[in-house]
Amino acid sequence: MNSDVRVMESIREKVEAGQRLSFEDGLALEACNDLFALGTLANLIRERYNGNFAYYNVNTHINPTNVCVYTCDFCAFRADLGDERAYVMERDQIVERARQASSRGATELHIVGGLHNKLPFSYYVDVVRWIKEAAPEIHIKAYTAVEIEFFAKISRKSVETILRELMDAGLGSLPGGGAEIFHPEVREQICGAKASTESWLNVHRTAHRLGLHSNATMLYGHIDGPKHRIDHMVRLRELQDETGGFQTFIPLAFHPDNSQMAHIPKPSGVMDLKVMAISRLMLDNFPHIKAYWVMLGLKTAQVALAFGADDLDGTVVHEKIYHEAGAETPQEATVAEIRRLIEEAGRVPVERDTLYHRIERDGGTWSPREHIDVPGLALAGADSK
Ligand code: V47
Repeated sequence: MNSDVRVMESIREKVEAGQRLSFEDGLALEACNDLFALGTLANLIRERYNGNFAYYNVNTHINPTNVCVYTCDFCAFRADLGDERAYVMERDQIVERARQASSRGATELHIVGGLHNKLPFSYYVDVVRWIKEAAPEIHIKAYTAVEIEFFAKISRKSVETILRELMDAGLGSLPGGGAEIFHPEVREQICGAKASTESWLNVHRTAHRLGLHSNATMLYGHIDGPKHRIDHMVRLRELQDETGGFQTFIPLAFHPDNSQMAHIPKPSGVMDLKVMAISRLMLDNFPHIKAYWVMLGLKTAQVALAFGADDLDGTVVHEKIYHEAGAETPQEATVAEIRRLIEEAGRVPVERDTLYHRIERDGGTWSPREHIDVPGLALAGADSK
């Protein structure tokens, strides 16, 4: 047996025994070119958490503004104040979007945007309040840790106060964006000016303490290497050990078009599946791994269900961030399409809400049912709804 085979053998034994993989194990997984072996191992953990279920939700995105003080190299969405492309959504547009979402039966509004040079924190609170007033039944998953940190800076309030004010307005959870790559060798190069790794983690730590659940992402396939990706996952795993507040990890495949890194090729299909499988294996305390079809394409996202992923995200209408960066996926997938992809992959489709309650639909109305309990989601003091 050569040494590579021996290492993979020992990793397989650990996964089967439910033992944690080390940083070095992660590097060994990165060095492994046996895609099927990685998929098979990742599948063991996926199945342990989620049986044969694969989840999706009905959601819509709102990007309230594209004006951003930061100039992250990977971003094709941002605009300078005064650019032709620059916009800020007004109350009527936000309310209209919320009403449209409500009439389509959406259970979630996902809000993420630029960090505007001039808008006060009160605008971002108002966005949440306007939506809550227009569509009280919809869960608002809003503002990345980078945005929360920025709001704290411009308003000279603490992260905790910012989160509390947003929660009072109707915030339901935090999305996982802004994490990019935590390792300083990469972070300083691609987005050095924005929230540091420590700040990002601290916003999520604070959110979890206040009873909010959140997600985490990793932007891969640009100047990152194996050690940066494994380091990223280990840092998230450590915070999850501490708080239990993360629900889902979403590896985000880099889209280069129209960004300052347009010369870098897109990650390959093999890389997409490898990163998915390794995420499932390393993040042993995350209940869910999402194959975000908008980034991966519907076909790769479907295949990812055999490489550790158990969630396809949502129907997603009005997505701008990746479409500006060259995503060729449609703006919307229908429920029938998502369910068909899941069934064809041999899994049972389950509609969920943002906090992983099963959704039951009766004609035009929907109601949240029981929480989809998977081991590992134990947020101290949190309301499970
Ligand atoms: O932080 C920006 C990424 C993120 C590009 O929590 C890009 O359920 C690829 O976090 N190519 C924001 N990625 C979106 C996000 C997200 C998406 C889906 C689900 C959830 C969730 C969260 O988008 C940013 C950044 O990492 N991004 N530009 C690009 N050119």
